[in-house]
Amino acid sequence: MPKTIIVSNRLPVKISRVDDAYHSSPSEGGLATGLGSIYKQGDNVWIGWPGVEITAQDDRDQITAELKDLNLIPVFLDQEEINQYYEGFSNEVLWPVFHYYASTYAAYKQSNWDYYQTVNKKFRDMILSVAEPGDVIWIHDYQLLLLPALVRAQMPDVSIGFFLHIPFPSNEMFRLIPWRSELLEGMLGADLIGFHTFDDVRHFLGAATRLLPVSSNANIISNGERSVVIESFPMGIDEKKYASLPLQDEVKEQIGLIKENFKNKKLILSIDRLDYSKGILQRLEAFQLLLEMCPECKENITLYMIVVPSRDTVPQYAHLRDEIDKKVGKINALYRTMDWSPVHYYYRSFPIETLSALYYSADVCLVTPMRDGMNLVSKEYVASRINNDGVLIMSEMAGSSKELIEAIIVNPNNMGEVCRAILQAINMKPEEQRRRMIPMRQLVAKFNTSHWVKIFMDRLKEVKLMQRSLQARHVSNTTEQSIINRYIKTKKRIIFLDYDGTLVNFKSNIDQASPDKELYNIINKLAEDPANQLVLISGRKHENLDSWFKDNDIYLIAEHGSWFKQQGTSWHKIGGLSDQWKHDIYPILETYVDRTPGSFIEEKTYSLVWHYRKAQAGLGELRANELMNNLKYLASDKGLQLLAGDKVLEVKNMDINKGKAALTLTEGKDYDFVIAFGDDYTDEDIFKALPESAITIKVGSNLSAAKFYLRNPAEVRKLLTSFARYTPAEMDVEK
Ligand code: GDG
Repeated sequence: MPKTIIVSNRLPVKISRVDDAYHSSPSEGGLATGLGSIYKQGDNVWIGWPGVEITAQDDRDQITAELKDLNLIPVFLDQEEINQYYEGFSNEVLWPVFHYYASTYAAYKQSNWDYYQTVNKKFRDMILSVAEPGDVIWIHDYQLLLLPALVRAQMPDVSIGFFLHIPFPSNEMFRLIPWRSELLEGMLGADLIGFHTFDDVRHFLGAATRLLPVSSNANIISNGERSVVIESFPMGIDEKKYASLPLQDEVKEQIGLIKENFKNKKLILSIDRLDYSKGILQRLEAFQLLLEMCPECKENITLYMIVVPSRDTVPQYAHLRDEIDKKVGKINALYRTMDWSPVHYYYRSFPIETLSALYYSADVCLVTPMRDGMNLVSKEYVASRINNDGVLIMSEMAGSSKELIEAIIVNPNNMGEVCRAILQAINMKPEEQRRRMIPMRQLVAKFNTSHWVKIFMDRLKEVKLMQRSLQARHVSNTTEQSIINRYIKTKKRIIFLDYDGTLVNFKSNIDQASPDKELYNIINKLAEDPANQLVLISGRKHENLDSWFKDNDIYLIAEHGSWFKQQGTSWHKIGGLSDQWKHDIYPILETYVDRTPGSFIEEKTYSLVWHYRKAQAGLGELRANELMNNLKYLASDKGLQLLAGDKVLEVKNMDINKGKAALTLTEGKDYDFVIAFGDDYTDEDIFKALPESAITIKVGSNLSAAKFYLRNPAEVRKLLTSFARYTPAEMDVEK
């Protein structure tokens, strides 16, 4: 029975040492609750670091045995590994860069990187010791970016999902990291990569396609053999738990106390882990500004601020903690009165019952991080508002602001805006609070943590099925043999060959892709067999094909079927077509050439092509979209078709396509072997037009109407070479 293996840096446990022995107790954070439905079942397991350094082998054995009953498997780390892999690389490179703090906090140390690799390998070894073929592995977060590819190298077929809990930054930030390519390659070992928001998805696609030699089609990256799907899966919370907590007696009691203590005051709540990304100092700054600007706020509003200690042995964090202490002290010193303190500050964590009472009681929840992957506090506040009241102020830099759109959304750097938002919140009428809170509660209820787990796991299954169906269509050894057997048995064959991307790899300069000696040899060998009709069917200009193949015994079709040349005859152009439309379209294309360095126009008899292969990455695609929109109506008026190809946009007469051209050669002929090879959108017309008995082969692993696929021109050449072995002359030699 296949199992699911969850992997994260930390196990969902707390380990404590009592009377010289270690004890473990489950720690139910958001992730642990969400994944509880998985790792607690059957043979499923969760692999991770137990969170403390345990050195003695006896202690390790004892903890391992104890955790086994909870379906948890520990990866033990020594102090140096914790320092360098966790504190060093994860928290001093990845955390600051991914939260856009590269220049202030990132330190790129080679030894930290070395440890990061070593510890990722340690996790890999633990996975390999339990994983079996068919298992599903779900890896979490920034500490384990290399792990997907490390596991993939050992288990090529296993299902691997990866989820990043923090933001994925723009490529302009990400590319600062010296080991950026290795990190991306590590992540691309997964089959499905999940982020909290669509922006993270865009950033990842941008970074991967700019920094690695991979291509992407919408949200799918072709990584050699495998297609990797990149998608957003906004994480939810255990909404039912937060909605039911305020009904518990213990929580009710605390709610009573809070109400009593803050009678006639508007209570503004803020809860964060100590971190510079959470914008705690800036929030205090805005609060102070509000007290300065708004005399009537004094004695009427209270900021209840919880900061949960985190990493404060690291100097930067200790410094931040000290700055917060100072700032709170200053505000209170300036504004406190006999019976009012503007800021109630707690630097510690509280039991969930206290959090619930605060969520339930606070008039406003102020969530203003500078950057946050998601931010669960905002969702917990919403889920706790069972009377549909209360106001959420939300930073637009947090992932959850993309979902909780009825919140008051602010830019946390804009002090004035934050002040105005607080004023708006404390003065908001109950009807408006309700109008905003109801849809947010519905959203948090539906997109809860089990929903998040389910849609991620379902999608991972789908991705694996998609990959398998693509793999099944790859021309394997057995399919190849059966195609060759058919080839040998047949007497009248037609072989359609596209050129660029099919017989030769793409070159950035279109004139550099000229045929090489090997290709001429293959074509000549195949042409020697009188049973073969070879057809080169390309979008290139006829002059171009002529210069390369005029001496070869091959039927040439140029410009997608505008020009034909049978062996031993001269070129003729398809009749009855107009090219007058070019006068209108050409000047439009020229404006795009003027605005897009590196792009150029290619003119063919019945088409115009705008090439942008050499334009700045991303800009070409943007302009191509713009051009598409620009030409849409004009094209349909004039009977033209717009074709978006590989770094090209082609405008051509609608009546011409490779499918029609291929049919003029096959219709009414009794070919007993029809085969077509092609790699792009224009070849799809051939695949669709040819009869069912034809063998159609797409080059590249994208979805296609073709029956089979080959990976690259080298594989096409290999198959054609196998055919060539059976030309009569060749067989005589072999005998
Ligand atoms: C990372 C990403 C992303 C806080 N104080 C106490 C307490 N908490 C709990 C909250 C909440 C959690 O801690 C904090 O979650 P966040 O999402 O706000 O932030 P990070 O810890 O930075 O988490 C973040 C998250 O991963 C999930 O993917 O949303 O963007 O940075 O659940 O309730 N819990 C208790 N006492 C406290 O005093 N018991």
